[in-house]
Amino acid sequence: MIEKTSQLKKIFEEKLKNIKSVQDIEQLKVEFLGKKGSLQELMQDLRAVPNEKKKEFGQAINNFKQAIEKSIEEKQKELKKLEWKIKIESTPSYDESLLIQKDFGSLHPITIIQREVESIFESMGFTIENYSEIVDDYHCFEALNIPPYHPARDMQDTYYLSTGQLLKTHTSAAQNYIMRKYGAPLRAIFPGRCFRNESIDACHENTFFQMEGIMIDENISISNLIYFMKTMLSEVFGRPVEVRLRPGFFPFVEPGFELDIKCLICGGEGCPSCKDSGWLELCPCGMIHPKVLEMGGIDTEKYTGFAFGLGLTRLAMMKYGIKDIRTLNSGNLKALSQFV
Ligand code: FA5
Repeated sequence: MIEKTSQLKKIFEEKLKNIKSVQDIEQLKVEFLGKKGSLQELMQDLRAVPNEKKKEFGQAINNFKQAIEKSIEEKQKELKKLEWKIKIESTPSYDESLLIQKDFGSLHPITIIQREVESIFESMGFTIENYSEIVDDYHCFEALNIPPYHPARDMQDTYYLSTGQLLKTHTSAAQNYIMRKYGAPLRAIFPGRCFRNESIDACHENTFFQMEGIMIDENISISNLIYFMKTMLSEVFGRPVEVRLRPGFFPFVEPGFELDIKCLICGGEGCPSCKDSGWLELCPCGMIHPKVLEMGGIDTEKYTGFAFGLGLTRLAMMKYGIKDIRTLNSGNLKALSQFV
């Protein structure tokens, strides 16, 4: 009987080693201490033991019982501690019940398209930069070769603040800052919200998004510019889209171009979304003017570069077939949540 007790002890210890959860330990407890457990079995055996041996065997069984109870209690405490630790570590610190409502939110179509374009340019080695929405006259105009009283300022009706600062009218406002920050060679894109005091219609908003891109290196030419524009558009649309390049005037590029996309709402026939022209101005671009490079601290003997100013809001219109740009700023969740 002593031998059976020590055998059971060994089995118990072996099983205890493999215990992984509170449930496992409960099972082990039943197996050894339960009504039909091993200990009860030993008690039955004790009945058949001669009286003179009963005390010795009874003591052995009792010791075994106490040892099991102690080990089980210790293991239970250890496992409970561990379970709490896991629970606490895996519980988010926000109220999950707030997210229960189905269809609670979705990304804004402009965010979706912005992220898409960002990852396209990132894969081509461009870094992504953020820049303030409140800027100064120097960065928005002067550093872009647009001195005070230059007629080009009229192209962008500006919102001025009482501090003398202004709301960024175009993402080009970050060009000088980024050139100074990184120097050459340089590949960067910088998306941002722009503000212009203009009358709104189906393809013009007073608050809209652009994504600027610049690439500066040795021997950069117009063919590099065209390559990057074509790659970006074919990746965004996943199919060939018709574009046209025509001369465009911007004081900060020379030569400058207007890149238009054939209106995907009307297929080029003319509609309010493209102001009946069949084409939509999407991404003006050009070779960065040497004066702008100089103001950015770039060595113009060695480096040239291109820049573009992609109309992200218009790109979202074309990609998602949104007929009126105002839908995008409308806050109409029914409409906006459809674009995924
Ligand atoms: C500019 O803003 C230049 N900074 C772009 C540039 C960058 C040229 C680098 C050369 C080199 P523009 O004013 O044309 O250019 O605007 C660029 C694009 O932003 C337009 O083609 C259009 O897609 C979009 N955009 C301009 N105004 C609005 C508006 N009111 N609503 C919606 N999108 C607009």
